[in-house]
Amino acid sequence: MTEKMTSQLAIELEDKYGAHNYHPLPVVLSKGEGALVWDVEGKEYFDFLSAYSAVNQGHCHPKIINALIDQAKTLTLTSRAFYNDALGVYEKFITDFFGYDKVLPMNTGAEGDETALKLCRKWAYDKKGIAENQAKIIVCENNFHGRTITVISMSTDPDSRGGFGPYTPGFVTIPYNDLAALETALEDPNIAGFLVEPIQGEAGVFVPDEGYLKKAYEMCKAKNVLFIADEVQTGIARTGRLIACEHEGVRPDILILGKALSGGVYPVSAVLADDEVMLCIKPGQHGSTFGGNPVAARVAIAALEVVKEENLAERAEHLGKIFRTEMSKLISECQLVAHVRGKGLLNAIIVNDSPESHTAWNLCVKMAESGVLAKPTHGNIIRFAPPLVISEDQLHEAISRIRKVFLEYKM
Ligand code: IF1
Repeated sequence: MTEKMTSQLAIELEDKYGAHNYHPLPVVLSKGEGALVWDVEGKEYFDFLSAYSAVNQGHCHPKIINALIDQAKTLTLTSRAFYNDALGVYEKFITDFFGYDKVLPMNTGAEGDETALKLCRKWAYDKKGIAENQAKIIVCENNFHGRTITVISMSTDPDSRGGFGPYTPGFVTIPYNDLAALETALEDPNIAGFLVEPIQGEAGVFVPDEGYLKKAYEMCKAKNVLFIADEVQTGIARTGRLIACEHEGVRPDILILGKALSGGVYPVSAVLADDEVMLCIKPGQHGSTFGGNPVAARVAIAALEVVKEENLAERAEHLGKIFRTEMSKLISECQLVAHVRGKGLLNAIIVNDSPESHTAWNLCVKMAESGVLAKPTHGNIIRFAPPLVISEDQLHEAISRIRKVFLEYKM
């Protein structure tokens, strides 16, 4: 490629040679550092998406990048046919960090969810005594757990699910944040697990009622059903605690992590559980070429050390309160804003217009022009999730730009 790179050229190349499975905002990024990203022409933006909460530690965090480079120069991949000197160290580190007996290392969030489903089913047959092939797992409407065929078999979203049948059986769908529906579903003796996002991110940052997670966990325990938390998006300090379940003192039976587990530097996911569940999978029954590779191991240790060293959970809690307080003022100042909700630095503005309108999209285009990157989810909801390393001054500057866009927007 000898032609000088421009935003226009980058967009044309992707359009011509790439699958059209996304509809990105017309912004072409070429550099990132901390809470900031720059496009090809050098325009600076505050990143308020953080690659869907994968860059909690900030873009290109030096400690994580150095761990990547250091290991990449030494040994990148052995496969699990042999041991290596990085994986066991990582496994001890992460199980101590989150307080579980064992970890099953994978790469993407979807693989993490698939792994959790397999562990839950195996446990159901080996330990709970459910008849073979009869295990069912409860999931919530409007969930998002990834894009594989089995994961979208749990989905209620037409875009995620439509046109990809036949679907994997064995799922019971209930409304989110509805304990009565969960209680009814748990009456079925073949229920093995309840898979839930502590906050539904893609659905539009739906925060359940106070006490929902705790009560749901207790109801599952009473019926010997595994409580499985998908913390791929809400984990790693995003919501103001190390994992979102911590807000209610819930310790999931199976914990799924991804995204910011690597600080957005490398695909790393992990499933954590205690021996009673984890040891139901025997050698040869699950795995992955790259799962737990030495680079992933070193990168994840560095990414988790940053979470502790830079107090990212406390930052998210403190800065999130500022964000919601300031943005909530718009509700009385501007008829465009119907609602502001979220926890920590996972927040959303519900735009007072129909999901079919392009208002939320147009607002995001205007915000991009003013140097703040955000993207709508499901029509009229705009998610705001900056890296947790954003400074208070940067946050206030971004807030003033966002407020200006909303206050000046002409419907
Ligand atoms: C896309 C959404 C967010 C996730 C939860 C598992 C996964 C995700 C709670 C799978 C991934 C990503 C996927 C990406 C956009 C983004 C997303 F809009 F799709 F739904 F964040 F909300 N559990 N979410 O949020 O992890 O396999 O992607 O590593 O597919 O467009 P993955």
